[in-house]
Amino acid sequence: MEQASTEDHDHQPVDLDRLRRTAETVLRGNWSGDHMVPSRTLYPHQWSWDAAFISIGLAHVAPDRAWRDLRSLFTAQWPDGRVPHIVFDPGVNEKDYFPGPAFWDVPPLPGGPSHIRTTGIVQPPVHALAARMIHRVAPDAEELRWLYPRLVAQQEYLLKHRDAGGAGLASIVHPWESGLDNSPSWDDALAQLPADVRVLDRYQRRDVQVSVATHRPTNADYARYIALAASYRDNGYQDFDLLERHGFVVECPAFNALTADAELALAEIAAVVGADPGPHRERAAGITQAMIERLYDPETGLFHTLDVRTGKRSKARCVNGLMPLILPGLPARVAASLADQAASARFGLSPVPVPSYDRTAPDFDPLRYWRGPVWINVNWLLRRGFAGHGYAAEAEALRQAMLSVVDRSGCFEYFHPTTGEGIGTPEFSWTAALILDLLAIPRTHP
Ligand code: 2M8
Repeated sequence: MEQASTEDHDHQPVDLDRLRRTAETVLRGNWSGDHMVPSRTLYPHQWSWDAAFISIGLAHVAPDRAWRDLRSLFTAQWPDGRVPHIVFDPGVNEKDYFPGPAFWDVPPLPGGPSHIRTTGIVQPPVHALAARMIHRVAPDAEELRWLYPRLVAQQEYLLKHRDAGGAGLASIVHPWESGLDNSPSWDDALAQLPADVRVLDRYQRRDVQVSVATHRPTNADYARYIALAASYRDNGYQDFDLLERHGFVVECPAFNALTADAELALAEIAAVVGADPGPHRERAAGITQAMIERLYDPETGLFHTLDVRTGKRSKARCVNGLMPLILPGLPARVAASLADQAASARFGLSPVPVPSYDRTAPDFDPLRYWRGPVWINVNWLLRRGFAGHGYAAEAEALRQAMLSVVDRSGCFEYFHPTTGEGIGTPEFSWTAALILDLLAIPRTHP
């Protein structure tokens, strides 16, 4: 077991028991009967990649809820395999989240319960990893057998329907699909689209009513998000001829690293459920190779987003460019360059964890959402990457920095990259859940 306290960056001891209790309280408060909400105020429905991160932490304290959270998400999977980025809670009023079910206008699933309403876009596929990790803590072969074909269908959707670039990588069609909503990674691609803020006369932003506007995406970005979502919706959420029919088609390094990582998790799950792990390993290797060829820049030592419509790679140095470190199949020289960049003045592992954007960039913004602040989920992934490539000291430095910032500031949605002050919504579920996992690391991660 871990010692009862550790030192934070001001050399204040981190009270691990208190931290654990705080995190557990957040998760108890955000449970909604059959799923977890990311936040009671800002995000009152179920989000896809949130459910994956949350269930990883929940497994340590309430494994039944961890399995249930994943099961309720996959109950809303579309027949084509896509796992929607939000599953709407029918008990929540339309005005309490925008854009809600009326905007997305997705008909009930064929043959499914009529109360299930969803969006039509996706988020990164972290769920196979979650299932594998929950099973390690709270083995349940029955749940794995139920999930396995669904997780496979999720991958097939991404790798077949979304391979707009034809190189074996998944494209995203909306910044929300990345989970890193207003990252500078998308600025070049978005700049080609008009920002008609008049669309916001018709729709009311809910986020800026419940959160500070300067911490959230600008109206110009939001107008583009709404226009893109409406365009995909009006094309029937179809993925054929994306390059001709849709204004935003990009290959994100984090999304694809997580897709490859999901194949590796599926290989392990396949071994438990009696399926063949081989094809999963092959797919992971293929995605890793394609990412190196298309998204890696040896000059910056980072991966960058590719705009498939223009063939141009974004120059922005964002946290998604570090994320391929999670892949064990990365050549050592590429892993070393990512490790160097993560520890450099551009990012930095401690005393505050890695920010979402290059600290030295002129437009680095310490407060605005994914354009500077620190997020726990990506740091939790990076820590795994460091550990997997044998960078034990860096992995531990990052773990300590995460425990410290959350101990000092609480389970916030994101954190100021210099002061560590909590920003966004408080009592945010994935922060709480991943802290529980970090506290359990000596037990669950060799
Ligand atoms: C944020 O995204 C939603 C849209 O999906 C929003 O801003 O309303 C992102 O941080 C995303 O990664 C996250 O899944 C979601 C819920 O926590 O919030």
